[in-house]
Amino acid sequence: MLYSVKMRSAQGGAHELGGRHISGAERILPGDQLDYAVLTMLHRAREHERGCADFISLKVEEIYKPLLAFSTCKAATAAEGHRAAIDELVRAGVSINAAARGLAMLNGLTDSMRGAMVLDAESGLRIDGMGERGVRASKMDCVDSRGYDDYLQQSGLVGDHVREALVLASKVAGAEGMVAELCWSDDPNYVTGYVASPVYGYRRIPVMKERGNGVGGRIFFVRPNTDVAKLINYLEEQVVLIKPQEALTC
Ligand code: WAQ
Ligand code: MG
Repeated sequence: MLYSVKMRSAQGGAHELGGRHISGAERILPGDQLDYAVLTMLHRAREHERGCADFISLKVEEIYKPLLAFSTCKAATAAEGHRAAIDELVRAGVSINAAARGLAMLNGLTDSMRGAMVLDAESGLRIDGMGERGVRASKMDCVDSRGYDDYLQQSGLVGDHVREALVLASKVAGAEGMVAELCWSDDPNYVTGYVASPVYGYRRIPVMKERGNGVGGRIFFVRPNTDVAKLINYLEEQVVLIKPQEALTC
């Protein structure tokens, strides 16, 4: 097991309450090194030359998330694909209104964004406030690349698109408050997309757009009242390793 350990300390109260920053540290460590690392961080915060911290926050999190199960929907045309996507989103817990809005938003893009839009899964309103950039999921990979490649090959999954998308979707599905993700590629000749969710896994949809269309996108649907700043921090900053469930050899 590997853990992410984060410490931040301040004087005069917590940072968010106006305290003055004293020190911070981040490590990624195996379990047997946790005790020592945490003690060292506590000492650092309390005996710092910038002053003695009176607020110390320590966060210890396991960095593994499960690889999503994989399955395929039926769709021979983009219109069928969009209907399948709405069904999958609704099944995963997105309101029909939000699912339709999300699909229309991706369809309505005139150019691809770098990241994803975050929508409230109930109202369908966009809540990330990140404009044309959107939110980028990053700092994730598979625990064992060779094992993951073998698993993909055995499952008949070929190519970089699905290799990367399955890991990305697994990190995204592991976010607090995540209901479902909708995606299709911005590569003109890659027409396959997916809906992913913590409950039903990665549901591949063979056709989500017309061939030759270079606009794609991603939408993350989250439960109402999800803490957006925390979500963005998880997606963009937290290191996550994707681990197979049960028999899969990721
Ligand atoms: N985080 C958030 N959004 C992203 C990221 C990221 N790291 N990378 C790309 N996007 C958004 C951005 O708006 C892109 O325009 C859009 O997603 C599509 O990105 O099972 O290739 O990298 O075979 O083109 C699906 C695989 C492939 C389906 C998706 O996406 C399958 C794909 P692309
Ligand atoms: Mg692309």
